[in-house]
Formats: sequence, structure tokens, C-alpha cells
Amino acid sequence: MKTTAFITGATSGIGKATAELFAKKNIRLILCGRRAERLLELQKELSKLTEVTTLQFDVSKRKEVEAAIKSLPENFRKIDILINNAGNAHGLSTIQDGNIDDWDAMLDINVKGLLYVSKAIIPQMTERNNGFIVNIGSIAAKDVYPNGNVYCASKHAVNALNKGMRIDLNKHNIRVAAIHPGAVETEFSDVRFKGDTERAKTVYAGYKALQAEDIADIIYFVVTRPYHVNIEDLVVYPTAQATATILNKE
Ligand code: NDP
Ligand code: 8X3
Repeated sequence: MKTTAFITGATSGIGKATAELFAKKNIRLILCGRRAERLLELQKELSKLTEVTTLQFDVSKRKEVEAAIKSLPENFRKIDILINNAGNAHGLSTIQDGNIDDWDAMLDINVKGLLYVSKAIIPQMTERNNGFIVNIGSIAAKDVYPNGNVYCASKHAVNALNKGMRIDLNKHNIRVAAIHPGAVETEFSDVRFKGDTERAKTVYAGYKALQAEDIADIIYFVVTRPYHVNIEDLVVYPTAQATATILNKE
């Protein structure tokens, strides 16, 4: 039977690179995001390699999540792999200067969004006693850096949820893994700095950052181990990055 993967945040960066790699490996795909045009483009391209369906919804809107997942065609309902990847940082400010709308966005998307999607997909996994959930955390899940306060809190929550899922789903034979990247050159900083592309570029200047394809490779490695092998937690940095704040720049 063909493997089916459900990828949130497939319209860009890590999620898109993972979709592209999975398509090459003949994994059937459910691709999710808010930007419909990008979903359509990706579907058109990857359908040359595998079966693809798309779901346009905002992970932070509970009813949208539930309705979208309920609307899946019959042949896409057995989900073997869930990649909880959708997420972003919004802003980079001290706690005293932080913007409450940014805080809401990060907690609603990175934490509650991950929960809404998981809640809608887990039942068919527990029913079958089979499945794999990959949660994309961050080095911000392990450490806290200046001005990272709420984004780091949201990713610490992902780390805790990853552990909680592992404990609760263990008796159902479901594998759960978290991958925690350091700096990956994607649209992440464009979003964090609200479209200030020049500022976003400075985040990846002067050293070789991780590329989305590097993380896709790792995700593929993790999900293709034999079923009795579950990599729980994987932290990956660019070679030039020692910690969230120590970078060996030119
Ligand atoms: P991108 O900005 O390139 O991609 C983010 C993806 O998430 C997009 O596909 C976007 O799709 C989707 N997304 C964002 N908000 C929502 C929402 N409300 N509902 C549905 N989808 C949403 O960033 P990355 O690829 O870098 O980020 C992917 C994950 O990796 C995130 O969880 C991020 O925190 C994490 N990460 C990133 C690192 C980095 O340095 N880049 C390092 C460590 C972790 P759309 O806008 O179409 O909805
Ligand atoms: C994204 C990388 O360093 O901004 O999670 O936390 S960082």
C-alpha cells in the first residue's frame, strides 16, 4: 500500500521541500497552506510524480481545520505520516515592546494550530495502531535567545507536546518525532520582519545557512527507518552556527 503524508505549511520553505522530496519518493501527498495559488502550482507540478490533493486552511482556525480535514477524498483519508510544520515567528522584540497581535499569532498558529490538526488526524491512526507524527520544533524549542521570548515559548510548547504525544500514543504503536533546526534560509525571516526583505536577508548573510532541502532530507530519513525505530528528537544546526546567538560569520 502506498504511504500517504499530510504536510502543513507546504507552500514554502521546509514544507515545500519536503513535499517535493516525498513526491520523488512516490509518497501520496496532502498539501496544506493558506495560499491557494501556491497550492495549485505545487499540485500541478508534483502530480507528475505522485497523487496529490490540497487543502487550503488556516491552522489557527479550528473550524476551518476540522472542515478541511473532513472534506478529504476517500482515497486520502488513511494518513500514515503527519508533518506538523506550519508555523512562523512574528516580530523580534523585547517582552516589554512586544506586539500582542504577534504573540497571539505565534501561539495560535505554532501551538494551537498544531494541536487542532493533530486532534483531527490522530483518531484514524489510533484506530489502525499505526502512524507517524513529525513535529517541526526549532532550536528555539531548546533555548531562549534575546527578543525571542514568545516565539521560543511557542516552540518550547511544541517540544513538550512532542513528548506528551509520544507518551500518550505509545500504546497505539504510533511513532512521534521532533526535528529542531537552527537557521534555515526560507521565507521565515520575511514573515518575522513583516516583508522587510532586506532585513530578512541579513539573517542568512555571511555564512552558509541550512537550506529547506537539508531539513527535508532529514525528515525523509526519520520517516523511513524500520517501524521499530523511532528517532525522538533531532537538533540540526548549520555548521557555522554554535547556538541561536553564536554564529561564525565572515
Ligand atoms: P516559511 O515561512 O518558508 O514557511 C512557513 C509555512 O507555514 C508556509 O507554508 C505557510 O503557508 C505556513 N503557515 C504559516 N502560518 C500558517 C497558518 N496560520 N495556517 C496555515 N499555514 C500556515 O518558513 P519555514 O519553512 O522556515 O518554517 C516551517 C517551520 O519550521 C515553522 O514551524 C518554523 O517555525 C520552523 N523553523 C524554521 C526555521 C528557520 O530558520 N527557517 C528554524 C527552525 C524551525 P501559508 O502562508 O500559505 O499559509
Ligand atoms: C527559527 C530559528 O533561530 O530564529 O526557529 O529560532 S531561530
